[in-house]
Amino acid sequence: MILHDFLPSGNGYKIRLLCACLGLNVPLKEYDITQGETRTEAFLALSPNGKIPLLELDSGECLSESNAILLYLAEKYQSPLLPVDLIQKADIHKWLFWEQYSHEPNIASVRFWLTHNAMNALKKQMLPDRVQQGNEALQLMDDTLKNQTFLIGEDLSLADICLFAYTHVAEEGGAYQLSDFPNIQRWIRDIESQDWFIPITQR
Ligand SMILES: N[C@@H](CCC(=O)N[C@@H](CS)C(=O)NCC(=O)O)C(=O)O
Repeated sequence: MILHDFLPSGNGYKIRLLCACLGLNVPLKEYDITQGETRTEAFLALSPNGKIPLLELDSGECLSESNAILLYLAEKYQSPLLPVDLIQKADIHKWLFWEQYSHEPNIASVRFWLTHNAMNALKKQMLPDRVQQGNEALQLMDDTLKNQTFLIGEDLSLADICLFAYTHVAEEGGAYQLSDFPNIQRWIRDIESQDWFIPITQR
């Protein structure tokens, strides 16, 4: 397998973090998305959506969408991060879908706009609303983590791997303060203390 990726990307980091947890050594092919490197003819032939992360399988087939790749790898390696219990599995799916609709557009996009000098008039107008929705998303996570160690209960799951990626760097750019969310801060420390943990920019 080859992971097509851009190191600062939280979506890419989800896959790298899962691979670290599973003990998989997947080579990276890096792109600079700020230079349009995923919009070349060669990349678009692999994935017409023109975005990383992209997992190229040994068969040559390519999987896109970070959370679909997480589910594929967890199922392929029968990881306990994706329990077989249908209710627990549905709970994980819930967090993965929620991340893409309520968390990532407000936290990841805002981080990218502010740290990559990508603001324009429209984004400036959208910013306050995005930050309000991002804080609501962080509050929901913080409330969930008040009485349990991880997002679906006492065991680490795919939901934690997915949500950790952009939550732990939410402060980058200055729009969010994690000190407002003490249970998230404790959860971040718990994940960072796992013996397989790797930081976001580690290859
Ligand atoms: N929903 C997708 C989002 C992927 C995405 O937005 N990738 C960004 C980097 S985080 C990208 O490749 N942008 C480059 C571009 O759109 O040209 C996922 O979860 O994988």
